[in-house]
Amino acid sequence: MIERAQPLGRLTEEEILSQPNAWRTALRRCQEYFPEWRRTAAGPAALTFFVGCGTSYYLAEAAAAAWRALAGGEARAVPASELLLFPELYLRHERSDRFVLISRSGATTEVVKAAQFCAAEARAQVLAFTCREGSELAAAAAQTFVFPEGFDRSVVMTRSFTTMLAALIAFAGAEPASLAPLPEAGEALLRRFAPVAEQWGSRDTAAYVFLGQGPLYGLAREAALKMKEMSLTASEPFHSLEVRHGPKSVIAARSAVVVLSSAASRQWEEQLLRELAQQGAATLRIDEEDGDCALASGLDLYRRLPLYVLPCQLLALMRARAQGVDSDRPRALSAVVEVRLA
Ligand code: F1P
Repeated sequence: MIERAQPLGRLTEEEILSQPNAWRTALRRCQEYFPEWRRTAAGPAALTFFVGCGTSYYLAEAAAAAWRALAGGEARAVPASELLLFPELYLRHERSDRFVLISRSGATTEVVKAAQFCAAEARAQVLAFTCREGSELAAAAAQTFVFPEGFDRSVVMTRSFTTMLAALIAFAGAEPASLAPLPEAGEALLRRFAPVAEQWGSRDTAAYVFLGQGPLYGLAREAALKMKEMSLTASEPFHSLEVRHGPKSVIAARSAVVVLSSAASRQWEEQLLRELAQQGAATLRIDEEDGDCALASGLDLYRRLPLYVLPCQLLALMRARAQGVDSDRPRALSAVVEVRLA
């Protein structure tokens, strides 16, 4: 029998390609959950904190931006560890804050402890978004919204990130049906960009830089983390226009610069990419209409945010394969980070 070796990172690839279907299920679920969300979370809160760790923290950043833009509420993202270790920098007893804790597993030590801590603050409302039923996080939250279709069996988070992001955007915009075009746009984008990612993966690249402004900065941070976790490649995120204020000095011939762009920053970023290309860098612009990777969603910036992540995940996967790195077995990482203090 001829046994064909499975390509490296096969499980992670399957989960990357499964995202549009996961979004279809999640958006249907959002319709079911929405009355409960509106009942528990639409009330006035002085400030809504979106909280997570690692990938889930960057999800919190994108969700906070969507909440400010679409729900018009005051919101910010914070790593769970900050709430635990420096609560005085964030909590105000005279304010009635809302905490939305985000965790694929619902078991990450910092997130569970942060939920328990905030719940103990009498005036705080604690909600949770997760991909696993019956988690410790759910036990600490007043209300938990579970999206099992987003759960990743792989260590690195891919579909859990975009599925929970789509749900949080749907809730922030108060109309889940407005994201209906997302899955089909995602399927077309994955098909269109796969050969580009393969070509980029085999380039001689020393380091990646991911850029974004506004709600895209949190996604640039997630893209840089994916490139690290999946391919062991040095990668850094910046606000796009921050690059001239120092980081530009290390961008050279073996640099790859990827910008997540949109109308508000497009002209500025096109000029910046021209300058970085003159320094020898390979550049790629992900945008709605034109550029090297067109999302072609027909959606507004906030409702198409999950789409920006797909090409970045494919870039990391193909880079890993080209380097002989197995994204399914990331170095020194575990699917759930549990800390037992001595
Ligand atoms: C999040 C996390 C990720 C990390 C890796 C393992 O866990 O720690 O931040 O990048 O994928 O999982 P969770 O709290 O979302 O379960």
